[in-house]
Amino acid sequence: MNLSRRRLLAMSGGIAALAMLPPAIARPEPEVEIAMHGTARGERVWFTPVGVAVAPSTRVRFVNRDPGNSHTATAYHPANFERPQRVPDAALPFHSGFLLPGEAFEVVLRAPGVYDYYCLPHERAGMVGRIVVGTPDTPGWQEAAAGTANVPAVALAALPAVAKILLHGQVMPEEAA
Ligand SMILES: [Cu+2]
Repeated sequence: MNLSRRRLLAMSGGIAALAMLPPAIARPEPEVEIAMHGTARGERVWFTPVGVAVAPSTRVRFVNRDPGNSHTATAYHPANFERPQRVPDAALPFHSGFLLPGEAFEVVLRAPGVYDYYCLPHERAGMVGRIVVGTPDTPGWQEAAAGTANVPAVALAALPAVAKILLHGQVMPEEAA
């Protein structure tokens, strides 16, 4: 509980006041959802949006909305299966583990910069995504990583350009190329 809410509670009387607080105060981080999708037989799998721009400290919620496949959201990072680092140096190397249909995973992204992630079983099907936290003007901003060792060409090709994500706010898979 932060100081301002503590003071609010003290001023207006405990639980009743908490129930009256608007959601924006009850849960301060902005939120964005990234859905995992796939065709019935898994011929095609993707993240929607495939590229998204968010403010620092946004809570990103990955939700498996594919009724027929399990997926992961896995940051490119040496801590995750010794993959090249494609997130900011100060970033958490998040890994959702396998999400069954309907399951979700949340991570709060605080370090500004470019985050590339993939789906463990479907990277070679081009199931990857990019999150841009902040903008190049944000203090501590870190550009997209150069390390591409062992990243399949189909995965690299599916990552939307940072400038395009910043311009549109989000990029849908159909227009990612
Ligand atoms: Cu997948």
